Formats: sequence, structure tokens, C-alpha cells
Amino acid sequence: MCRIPRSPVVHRRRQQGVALLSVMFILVLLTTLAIYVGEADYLMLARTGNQRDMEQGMQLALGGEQWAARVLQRDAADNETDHLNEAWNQLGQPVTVEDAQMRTVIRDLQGGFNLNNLTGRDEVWYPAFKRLLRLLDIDEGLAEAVVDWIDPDQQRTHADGAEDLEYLLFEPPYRAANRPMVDLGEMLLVNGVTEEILTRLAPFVTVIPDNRQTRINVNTCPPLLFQAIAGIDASAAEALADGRGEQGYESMEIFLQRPELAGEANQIAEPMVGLSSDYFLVTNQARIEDLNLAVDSVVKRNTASRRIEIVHRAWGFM
Ligand SMILES: [Ca+2]
Ligand SMILES: [Ca+2]
Repeated sequence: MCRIPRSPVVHRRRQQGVALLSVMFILVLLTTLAIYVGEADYLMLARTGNQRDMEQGMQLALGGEQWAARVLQRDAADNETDHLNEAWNQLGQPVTVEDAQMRTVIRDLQGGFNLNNLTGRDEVWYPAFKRLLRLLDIDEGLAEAVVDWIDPDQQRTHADGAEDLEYLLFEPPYRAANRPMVDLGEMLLVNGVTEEILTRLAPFVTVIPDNRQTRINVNTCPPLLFQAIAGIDASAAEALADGRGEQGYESMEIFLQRPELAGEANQIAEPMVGLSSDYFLVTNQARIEDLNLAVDSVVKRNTASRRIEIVHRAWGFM
């Protein structure tokens, strides 16, 4: 992640903003808890303590999701760009509500390369992904395997690709998905992807489970992605990241006219970049007694209408 120097004034304002958001958060959670207790009264006698904790934890996590949605709506009302110094990116402090502990984190999914953009061997995303693989010292053939995993047909795009014919020979056998990926974990099913490779890729890629290609937000992405999307070197990428300052780039014109993108680099990067984000990953963790649960919610925010939609939700219990 890029770290941007903070001025004391901006930092103080942000702290006040975060304090206000925390109060909103507790109010939302207390409301959720009250609803939970009311609805659950008649079930209490029949359920074990663990089941009760589970229900309560799930309600709290959903309350956290609701709160995160409000934070994102509020942000859209305040400004039209998204950068790392905004309030939504400052969450993560544990909050105690009655006997439960809650933690909410929002991550910008457009701060990474959306693997679902790889719908074919196009002239934009496909070469950029190959550049990213080279930068991470991963075999470039993986690009073909990802394209085949997502594209709807059964034709291998290249000798390094893989479709049903290959996957059905695996032990146990399975088929290519032939549709957009649902989450990053699905990458482990793609031919050639090991846990070690996925760990190397994970800080730079995301999976947005929707049927559209998404641009990379230049105000939130790691500097290495500048190298991948514009074909520039590491020092130029660091300079581009530094150029974001406290508030991020405010217009595409300012970004594309940066000296680091002189020549062809700005034309290469232009179709892939943006200054704001529509998709976020909201993670809510709840701990009650011995129960730990988490829910990852992919949230789609329409910047103009500020409408929030939950695109995908995945629960985890520990
Ligand atoms: Ca914003
Ligand atoms: Ca396919």
C-alpha cells in the first residue's frame, strides 16, 4: 500500500470525521441489537448459547455492513473522487458493543487489477496483466489460463490456456468456470496457480463479481500497478504515486499530463484508469465469547444516485 505524508490539519479533521463515524457506527449496532433481541425472544429458550451468539454475531456483522454503506454514501455526497486519506479508508478500530467486539474495514476493490477484466486477448487489459505477471516474476502463461477460465467458450486461447479438456484430467476432475470469477480464492482452481503465486498476486489484483470491466483508481492503487498499466519503471511509478499528495489526483487531465506518462505511456494507461471507485470490499468481524465470525461484502456504490447494492456476500466462521 502507498503511504502518503499527512498534514497535521488534514489529520486532525480526519480524526474528527472518524470519531463522528464511530458514534454513527455504535448507534447502528445498538439498533440492530435491539431488533435482534426483540425478534429472538421466543427462540431463546430453545436455543443453546452458541447458537444465540451466532445469530447475534451475524446481526451485528450485518449492522456493520449497513454502517459501512452509510459511510460510502456520505463520501459520495462529499466529493467525486476516492483516495486513501478519506474516512472510509480509516476504519478498522475495534468497537465494543455490549458483550461483543466488532471491527469494520472498507477496501477499495478498484485499487487493484480486476481479474474479471480479462475477458479475452484484448489490446488493453491482457498486455497489462502480462506486464504485471512479469513484474511479479510469475509465468506469463497464467494470463492465458485466466482468460480461458473466464471466457464462455471451450477453445484454448493459447497453448498455455486450459479448458474442460485439461481440468477434467485433474484429480479430482472439475470444469472451467466459463464466467466471471466470484472471489479471489477461485484463482486457486485456475491451472498453474499455487497458494504461493496467489499470495504474490493478491496485493495487486481484485475480483469484482459483476459483468463489467472496471477501471483502476489511480488514487488508491499500489505504485507497482502504475508500472503494469503504463509500462513505466519503478521510480516513475513512485513519482506518480507521490504526485497524488493528500487529496489524490483531481482530474484525469492532470494525471495523464504527468511527465512520467510522457510519450506513449499515457495513451496506454488512459483506457484503464479512473479517479473514483464504484466497488468496495467491506469486511465485518464480530467476536462474542468464543465465537469469531466475519462477513465479506462486495458493495457497489452508484456515485451519482448514491444507491448502494450488495453484489456478493461471503460468511466465515472460526
Ligand atoms: Ca470519495
Ligand atoms: Ca473458457
